Amino acid sequence: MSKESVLALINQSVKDQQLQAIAQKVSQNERITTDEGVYLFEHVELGYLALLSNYIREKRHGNKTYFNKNFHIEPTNICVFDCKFCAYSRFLREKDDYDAWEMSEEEIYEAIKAYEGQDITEVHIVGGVHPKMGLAYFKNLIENIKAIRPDIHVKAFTAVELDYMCKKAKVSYEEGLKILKDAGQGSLPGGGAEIFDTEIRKQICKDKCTSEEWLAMHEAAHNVGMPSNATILYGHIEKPIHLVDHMNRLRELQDKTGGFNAFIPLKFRNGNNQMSNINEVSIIEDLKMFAIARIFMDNFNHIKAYWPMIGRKTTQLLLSFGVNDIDGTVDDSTKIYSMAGAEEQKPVMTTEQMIDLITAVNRQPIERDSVYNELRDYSVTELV
Ligand code: V47
Ligand code: SF4
Repeated sequence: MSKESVLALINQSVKDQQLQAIAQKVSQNERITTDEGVYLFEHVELGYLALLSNYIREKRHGNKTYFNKNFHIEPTNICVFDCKFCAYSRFLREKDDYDAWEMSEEEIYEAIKAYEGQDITEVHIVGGVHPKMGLAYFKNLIENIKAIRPDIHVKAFTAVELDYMCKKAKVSYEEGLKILKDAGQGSLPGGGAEIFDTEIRKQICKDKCTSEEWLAMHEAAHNVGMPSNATILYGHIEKPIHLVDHMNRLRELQDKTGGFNAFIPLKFRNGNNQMSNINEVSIIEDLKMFAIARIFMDNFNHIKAYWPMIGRKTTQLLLSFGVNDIDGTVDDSTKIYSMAGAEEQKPVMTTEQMIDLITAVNRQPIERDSVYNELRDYSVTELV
C-alpha cells in the first residue's frame, strides 16, 4: 500500500488527531515519541496498527521473509538465578532434582558432529547460568566447535550468562567478549533483557544482571565488533509504559552503536513457573505488541517472531503485522519455552516446511545467514 493511501485511509476513517499525527510521521519516516508509543498501546485499534506496521514492513523489505538454517544447544538448565517466569532452570538445591541436566563437552561435540554434511549455518547456544561453566570453559568449547565446523556461525550466551562469566573471571565486558570473539563466537542472542523497568524487573527476575548491565554488555559487544539481538518479555505484570520504556532504551543504544540486528518480542508463557497464576495475553495483544514494535523501533532493521514460542499460525499472521524474520529451522530439543507451555513441544521445521509457511501467506522466503546476508531466494530457486 502506498504512502498516500495509508494516510488517506487513516485520515478519512478516523477523527483521532493523535493517530493522524502518528500516521503522518510514519509516512514521512519520522520517529514517534514514547508518549505516542504508549498511545498506540492504549487507544489505537488493531486494524490501524496492522496498516501502519505492514506499510513499514513492506517499504523496508517488500514481501521478503527471512529465515536461517540453525540448531540450538542448551548445555545445561542448572542456573544460579531464580527468575519467576522461568520453567526451565534447576539449581540442584535438592539432590533429587531429576530434570536437571548438564551436557558433557563430548556430548556437545557429538551434537555438532550430528549435523555433518548438512547446510546448517548457525548454532545457537544458551542455557542456565551454571556456577562451574566459566569463561575459560566456554572459550575452549567455542574453539573446539569451530575446529569441528569452521563454517558455522556461533551465536551464543545471553548478556546474563556473559555478565556472570566476566565477573567471575574478573575481566571487563570488552575483555571477556574479545576472548570469546577470538575463540570464534560470532554474535550474541537477545535473551535476558526481559523488562528494563527497575520495579518490574525486581518483581520478575531480581537476582540476575541489571538492565544497565544488559545494555552495557550489548554496547561492549557492538564495540568489539559482535552484533546482537534484543528481546522483550511481554504479557505478564508490565504496563504499556514499561514496554515503551524498554523499547526506547534499545532504540537509544541502537542510535549509538548500530549493532543490533533484530528485535524479538517474547510472549510470556505461564506453564510450570512461579508466575503461573497470571493469565497469558490474547492473540490480539500479541499482534499489537509486534505491530507497535515495528512502528516504534525505527532504527531496527528486522522484527523477528520466534515461531517455536508463538506458534506457526500466529507467525503467519504476524507477517502482516511488521514481522519480516521468523528465525530458523531450530531443530532441537530446546526446552526454555516448551517447559513453560509454548506452542511447540519439540520444535523443528524442515526447509520445505519453512518455505510453505511463508509462501502460504503470499510472502517471499529468503534464507539468510546470521548477519542477514541473503543466501537463497526460494521464490525463484527450486528446493533440491
Ligand atoms: O531471556 C524464559 C525467555 C529468553 C519464559 O536472539 C520466556 O535470536 C516466555 O532470548 N515465557 C531466552 N519467555 C531466549 C531468547 C531467544 C530465543 C530465540 C532467539 C533469540 C535470538 C533469543 O527466553 C529469556 C526469557 O525472556 N523466557 N522463560 C517464559 N515462561
Ligand atoms: Fe536462569 Fe535464564 Fe531461567 Fe533466569 S531465565 S532462571 S537466568 S535460565
